[in-house]
Amino acid sequence: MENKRVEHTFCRICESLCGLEIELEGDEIKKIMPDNNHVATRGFACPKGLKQHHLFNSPDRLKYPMKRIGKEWHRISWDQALSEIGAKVKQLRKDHTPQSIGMYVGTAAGFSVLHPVFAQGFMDAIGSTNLYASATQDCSNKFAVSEHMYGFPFTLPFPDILNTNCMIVVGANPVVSKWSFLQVPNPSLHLKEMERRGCKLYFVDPRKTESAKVAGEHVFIRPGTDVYFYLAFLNELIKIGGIDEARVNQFMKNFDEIKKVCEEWTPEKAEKVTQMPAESLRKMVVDFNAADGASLYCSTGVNMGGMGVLAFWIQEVINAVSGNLDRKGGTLVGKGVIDFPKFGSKNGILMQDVRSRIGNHRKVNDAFPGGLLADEILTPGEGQIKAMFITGGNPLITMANSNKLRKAFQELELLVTLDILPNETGSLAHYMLPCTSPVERPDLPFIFPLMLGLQTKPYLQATKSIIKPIGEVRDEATIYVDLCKHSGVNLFGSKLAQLFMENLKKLKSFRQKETEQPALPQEFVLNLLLKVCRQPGFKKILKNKHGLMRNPHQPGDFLGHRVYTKDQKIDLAPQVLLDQWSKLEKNYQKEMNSKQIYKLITKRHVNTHNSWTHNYEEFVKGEFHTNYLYIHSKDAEELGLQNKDMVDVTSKTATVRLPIKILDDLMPKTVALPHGWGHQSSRQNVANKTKGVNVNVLAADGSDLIEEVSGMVHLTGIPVKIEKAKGEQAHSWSGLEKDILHV
Ligand SMILES: Nc1nc2c(c(=O)[nH]1)N[C@H]1C(S)=C(S)[C@@H](COP(=O)(O)OP(=O)(O)OC[C@H]3O[C@@H](n4cnc5c(=O)[nH]c(N)nc54)[C@H](O)[C@@H]3O)O[C@H]1N2
Ligand SMILES: Nc1nc2c(c(=O)[nH]1)N[C@H]1C(S)=C(S)[C@@H](COP(=O)(O)OP(=O)(O)OC[C@H]3O[C@@H](n4cnc5c(=O)[nH]c(N)nc54)[C@H](O)[C@@H]3O)O[C@H]1N2
Ligand code: SF4
Ligand SMILES: [Mo]
Repeated sequence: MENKRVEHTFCRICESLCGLEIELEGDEIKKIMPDNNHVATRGFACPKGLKQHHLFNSPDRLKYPMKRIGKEWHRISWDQALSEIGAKVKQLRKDHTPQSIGMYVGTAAGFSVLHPVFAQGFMDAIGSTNLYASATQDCSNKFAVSEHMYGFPFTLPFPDILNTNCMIVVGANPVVSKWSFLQVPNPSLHLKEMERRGCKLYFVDPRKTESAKVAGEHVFIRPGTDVYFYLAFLNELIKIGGIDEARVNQFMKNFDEIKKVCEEWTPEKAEKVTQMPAESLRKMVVDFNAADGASLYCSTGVNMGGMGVLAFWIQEVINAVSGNLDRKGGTLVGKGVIDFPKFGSKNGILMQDVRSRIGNHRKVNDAFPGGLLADEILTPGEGQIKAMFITGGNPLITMANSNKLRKAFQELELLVTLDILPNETGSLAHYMLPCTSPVERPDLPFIFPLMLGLQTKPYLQATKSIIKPIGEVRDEATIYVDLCKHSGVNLFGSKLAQLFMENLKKLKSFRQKETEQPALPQEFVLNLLLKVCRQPGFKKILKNKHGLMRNPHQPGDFLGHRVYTKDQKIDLAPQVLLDQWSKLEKNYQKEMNSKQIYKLITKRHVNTHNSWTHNYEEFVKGEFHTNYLYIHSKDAEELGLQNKDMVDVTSKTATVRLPIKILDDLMPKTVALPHGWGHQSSRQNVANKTKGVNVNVLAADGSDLIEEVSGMVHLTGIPVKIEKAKGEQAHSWSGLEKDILHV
């Protein structure tokens, strides 16, 4: 057999970063297996990671730059694509302002080290601050709270799950999602181990999830009411004397403010909206207080619920004032390859007070609220967005109010996607630029492990490119350097940076075959980054093919050492958060009056990743050819529905029609509808045969709905009405206006 070999790498689809062993013949991936000897991920991987080559090898893969003329797509050369896009950028900057050019950075960009850096470099080059990111869909509440409490958005404490004796998981389903803001592979194994060693484990969730079935106790909560749970938790903790006064006095400030705030929120008052029995809450508080090392952890179920910023704030206060922050078994703050929070806070990185044109919303973590994007495109005036670059994302499916966003995208003078697939957003674009997939590019672990040490077991790993890039795909860093050149601007606004990168590319071209695509020497650039951070070089790390362990975490090295607020104390009650307080009572009343309303939440599946893994037969076969509206049997009965009946789900913005599936793991009056579907119109020949609907046509956007401090809109806990489908089309799925999208 030709050149049969095994290579080691790591998966870059989700935060687990599982070590992988890849069997190859020539440049063909034959099989992907988990790396049993990996220093941290030890033989764990999921079906998506093990089958990813089928996604990358798909005949639908973007291989060449594509240009849309009317409804037709044409393959064009890179020279043509870059010079036409560059010319348009030049014209827009001249005729309007640099702000007329915007960018959306999707999740996939975050899983590469160079991609987001060079994308930012391009926007700085243009001189536009009009940057959007998927974080305002799923997690910018965390960045916002961290900025105000700890002095930097990327100071992100995480549970020390290897040592914890009590962990309360709110709005996360790690057995399926593999955790977020926390790198722990093999969640089931860890959860079982925690239980075995006597750790008290709770899942607070409107659904009895796969995780809650593996270990611990499950406690229901009505969607969107988490903040009242946290407030009552703190109230009760104070009542039973669970505060570490000495720590609070030494390392924190404004505790009295927060005490006042939670005074009235008793477990009984919270119960009225959370529907969590006061006694269940008290039991959790007692366990939390008694444990030697405990933590509260939350994820997207809390983040996306509309009050995510207040909920996460109170969670962090509880972890801190109970003495668990920076303690073994509590929450830890990792150390990356540099002290990024120190560097960032000193230089004001990611924290500038930049305001949006519409609604005067502040950027969070350097991104404007995604819920403004459609209006920023549709509203005339100076600074109106006329062009968008979409890099490693699919906003048309993943952002709120997809129907409005689609109309907005159709108004753009220039829409460019940088992706590995012709996704839905791409189908509206003027140009689709084909990018290397993870197995076609060298890399280091992404920003959380690399720069923040946000890992249970700290380690470094490097991977080379496993196979030669197919077709004419190029890595994003190279594309952005070239886009700068053709747009007549300099990367990061620095002539030196631009010339340096162009020369690196030229030098590399002398050493590569003529048939290879021009590219930056990515390994060299990654090595440079490591050297600047005084780390072992890329080659040395690469030699450690199963990962290179770093120093273990040291509890006690954060408080008083790495808190970068002005006085180095944790601010338990930042004014910007206190200012949001009036919302609590108002929202409480709203919840009291809407107990009979159905609330819609999301539900992930192990084989689908947001919107982009539906183009492989095995992942969408049989009953997985669609998403379903999951509903409790009691609710179904009340609505006169049988399993698989078609229903209309209506929100403030739209109606979708799809079948139901009875699921008694849900709380009554809660329904679940997985996101990432609605592929009917894409050029992906497997995905476009699936029937599922796009849940985000049901989510509302707009300035008035944006949570002020985090920039987020509601993507879970959306109020909906459910009715049995009627009429001639009662058996057809519906959601998107497919004919418009179908280009
Ligand atoms: N209603 C609802 N909406 C949600 C959520 C929810 O739970 N409910 N979840 C939200 C969450 S958690 C997130 S993170 C966002 C995700 O929002 P997005 O980031 O917009 O969506 P993805 O589907 O992850 O899109 C990733 C894109 O990157 C491409 N891609 C994959 N690898 C590469 C690569 O190496 N290079 C390049 N250039 N492209 C690549 C894929 O083909 C895909 O098109 O959506 C959110 N939307
Ligand atoms: N298989 C798979 N894995 C993934 C992804 C994927 O799409 N598929 N996406 C990746 C991404 S981008 C991310 S950000 C992570 C997310 O990882 P997680 O945050 O763990 O995401 P989910 O699995 O959706 O879990 C969210 C949980 O919140 C619950 N929930 C919904 N609304 C509420 C609420 O109002 N309150 C409370 N308390 N709970 C609520 C849901 O029932 C669900 O169990 O997963 C990553 N991993
Ligand atoms: S859990 Fe699956 S998708 Fe996530 S890194 Fe591991 S193999 Fe990849
Ligand atoms: Mo996410």
